[in-house]
Amino acid sequence: MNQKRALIEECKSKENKVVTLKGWVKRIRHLGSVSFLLLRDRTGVIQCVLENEWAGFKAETESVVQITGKIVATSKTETGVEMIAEHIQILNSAAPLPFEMNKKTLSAGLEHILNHRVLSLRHERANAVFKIKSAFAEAFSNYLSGQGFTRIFTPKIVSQGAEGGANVFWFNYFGQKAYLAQSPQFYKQMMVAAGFERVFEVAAVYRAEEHNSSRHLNEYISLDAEIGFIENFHELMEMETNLLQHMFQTVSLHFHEELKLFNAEVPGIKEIPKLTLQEAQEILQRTYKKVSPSGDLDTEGEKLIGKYIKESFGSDFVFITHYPKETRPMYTMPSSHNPALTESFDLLYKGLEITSGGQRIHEYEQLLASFKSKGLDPENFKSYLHSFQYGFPPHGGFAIGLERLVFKFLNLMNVREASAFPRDCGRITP
Ligand code: AMO
Repeated sequence: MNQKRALIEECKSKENKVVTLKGWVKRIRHLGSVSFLLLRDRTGVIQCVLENEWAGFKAETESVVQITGKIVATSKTETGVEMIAEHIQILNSAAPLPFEMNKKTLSAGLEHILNHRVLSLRHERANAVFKIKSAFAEAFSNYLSGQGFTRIFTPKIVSQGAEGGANVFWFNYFGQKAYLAQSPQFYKQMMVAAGFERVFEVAAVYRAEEHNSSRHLNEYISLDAEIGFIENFHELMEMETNLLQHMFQTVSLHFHEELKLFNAEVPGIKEIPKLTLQEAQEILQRTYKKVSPSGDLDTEGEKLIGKYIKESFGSDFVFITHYPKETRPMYTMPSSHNPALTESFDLLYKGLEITSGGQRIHEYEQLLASFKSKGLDPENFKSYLHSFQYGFPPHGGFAIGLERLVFKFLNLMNVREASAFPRDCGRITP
């Protein structure tokens, strides 16, 4: 039987028509002379009633099947329709499952779930995570495209780490030492100077994080933006605020039902409160007797500031600004009123950093001096530095860690749940 495939969501408008559906067996129940098979495809689930010669039909849960039958109205299902099956064929049978798929949440350990990822991704909740992640990336791209940005594709095989620090993977590139890009930082800046002015990228970046934590991945998707001809770094925070507003609005519009699975609250973003790092550290000291590391907030500090901002301003977000030079990368613009500080910011969401950004140095000599002051040999960054000799506009940008955004928004337990195939210290498969 070779009939054109219909999708489950289309069945609502196909009453009394005979259609062929293809999908996975979600569940099959046998009740005497009748069996009920729940069939799932990418658009939903439908109940198929198996009577007469089809009653008692044997199919392993999660097998792939093709079912032809008549769509009829019923008051017994949520969608108001069901199928009376006329013919069923198993296209590919599933082996016995490593965990129960038909619970509200998968009740297996994260490692077990990740080991059987193709299967666990079929679960309604896991599936929703990645539809929402996809929608965030789309909304990020669409919003910026609408603001005159060009999408760029920068190399992930690079000759130097762009962020300083030791968390960079290296490998042998035809006899030369090469690295996996920690960030498109240098290249997004260079594309601004290449005349595009406003650029964005959605791509994987690599961090050689040596310890497993619930918020670190060794490969993650960085949502990067870089903007030329800015007046100051406040413009960047304003741009990110509007961008996030759009991203959350888009997701809430299209994923109303899915968001209920996570008790996810769509944040009403208007103006995001700002604190300087110094103010944040003082609040931590005063309110929670919490001492912060020099020039930064630690994990506990971020959490407590998140709590403080929620209680004081009702906001899930807070910008922390003006980090000192020592704790920001070499390309960061020093503040004009206090050169020990920088025109930089982090954005915390529910007490976790999801963004870093700031204005960049655009004068060649100043940049050279900044590299040297960090103990970096300018010779190793020649091609990047070179581009600053041919008219580089004042500019800045930011990067959002996509998995961290999804992790916090959906109240997940671990950032790995927001990666279909996460890479961590102990995992490079599946
Ligand atoms: P930064 O290094 O702070 O800045 O990274 C930006 C954002 O990326 C996310 N992130 C991570 N997510 C998961 N696992 C990790 N190991 C990890 N490390 C970072 C965080 C973080 O806020 N070039 C600058 C950005 C810029 O200034 O434009 C940069 O990469 O959400």
